[in-house]
Amino acid sequence: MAARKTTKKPNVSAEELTEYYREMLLIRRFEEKAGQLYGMGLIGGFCHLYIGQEAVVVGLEAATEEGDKRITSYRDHGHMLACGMDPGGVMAELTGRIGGLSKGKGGSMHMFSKEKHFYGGHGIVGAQVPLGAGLAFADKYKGNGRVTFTYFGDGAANQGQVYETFNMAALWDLPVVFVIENNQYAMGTAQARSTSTKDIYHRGEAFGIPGEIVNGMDVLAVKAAGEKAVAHCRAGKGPYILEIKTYRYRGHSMSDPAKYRTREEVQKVREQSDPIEHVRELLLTGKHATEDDLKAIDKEIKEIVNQAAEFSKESPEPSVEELWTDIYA
Ligand SMILES: Cc1ncc(C[n+]2csc(CCOP(=O)(O)OP(=O)(O)O)c2C)c(N)n1
Ligand SMILES: [Mg+2]
Repeated sequence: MAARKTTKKPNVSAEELTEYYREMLLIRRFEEKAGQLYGMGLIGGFCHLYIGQEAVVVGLEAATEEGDKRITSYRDHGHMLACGMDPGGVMAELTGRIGGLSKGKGGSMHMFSKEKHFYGGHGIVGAQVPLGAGLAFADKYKGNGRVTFTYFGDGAANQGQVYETFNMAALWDLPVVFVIENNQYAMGTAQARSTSTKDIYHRGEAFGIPGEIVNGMDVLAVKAAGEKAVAHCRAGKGPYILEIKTYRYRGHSMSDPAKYRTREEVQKVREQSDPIEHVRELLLTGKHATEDDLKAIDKEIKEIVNQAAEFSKESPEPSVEELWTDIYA
C-alpha cells in the first residue's frame, strides 16, 4: 500500500476539494449505515461494502462528462452514489422495498439507472467486462464521443473473458477505460496467492493497450489519471487501463469472517493512507476550510444518510403482483 501522498499545493480549487470530501464521506457514511441495517436484519442476501475505496470512484467520476457510461461488479453502492443516483432509492433497494431503484426486486448487486448511464451491478465475477466493451462499441458505432468506465477487481482480472475483451476492444479501438480496482484481495485470497505478477495493468501490453498504476488513496491522483485515460479514448485511440491500488477496510461481504489478514494490517492502512483523511488534511492545511466547516458537512451528510435509511424502512415491500412485472420474455 502506497503511503499517503501529501500533495503540497494541489492544483485544485477549494470548491472542488470540498466536493470530493463530501462525495467520499457520503459513500462512507452510507456504507456504514448499510452495514448497521444488515446487522439489524433489515438487509438480506449479499452486501459488499466499498469502505476504503471511495477515492477511486469519486476521482474517476470527476473525469467524466455527461453521457459517459459506467458498469461495475457487485461492490457497487459507491459507484451509484458517485454518479448521482438517489441514496434513498439505493438504500430501499438494499432493504427490498418498492421505493428501491429496482422496486426491491434486485437488491445490492442489481441496480441500474438509464438517466445516470449506470449499467449495474453484476454478481458474476468479470461478466461486466465484455458488457462494458459492448457499451463502448455502441458509442463508437454512433460516433457520439462517449466513453465507458468498466470497473473490475484484481480477482476478476484473472478471468479469461477479460482478455477476450481486451483483444476485441483493442482491435476495434473501443472508447473504454478498463479500471482495475486492485484492493489486494479476492474474497479471502490475497493477490500474491492468486496472481503471478504484482502489477496487472501491463497485461494490456500483449494487446497493445496502454495503462498505468494509480494511487487509489489519493482522489486527485485518480482524477488526473482518469482525465488522461478519457482523453486517450475520446481521441479515438482505443482502450486504456488504469490499475488503481486501493484497499477495502471491511470484509469481502457482510458474511466474511476475515481470517485471512490481521486487524493490524487494516489499521495501518486506515492510519496511514485513508483517502478521506487525506482530503480533510488538504482542506485544513490549505486553509480552504475550518474544522467547523467540515463538521457542518459531516452533519449534512449524516442527515442525507439518515433520511435514506428512514425511507428504506418506511417504503413498503413490493406487492405480489410485482413478481409479474419487468420480466423479459
Ligand atoms: C464467475 C464467478 N466465480 C466466482 C464467484 C465468487 N466470487 C464472488 S466475488 C469473488 C472475488 C472477486 O474479487 P475481486 O475481483 O478482487 O473483487 P473485490 O471483491 O475485491 O471487489 C469471487 C471469487 C462469482 N461470483 N462469479
Ligand atoms: Mg479485489
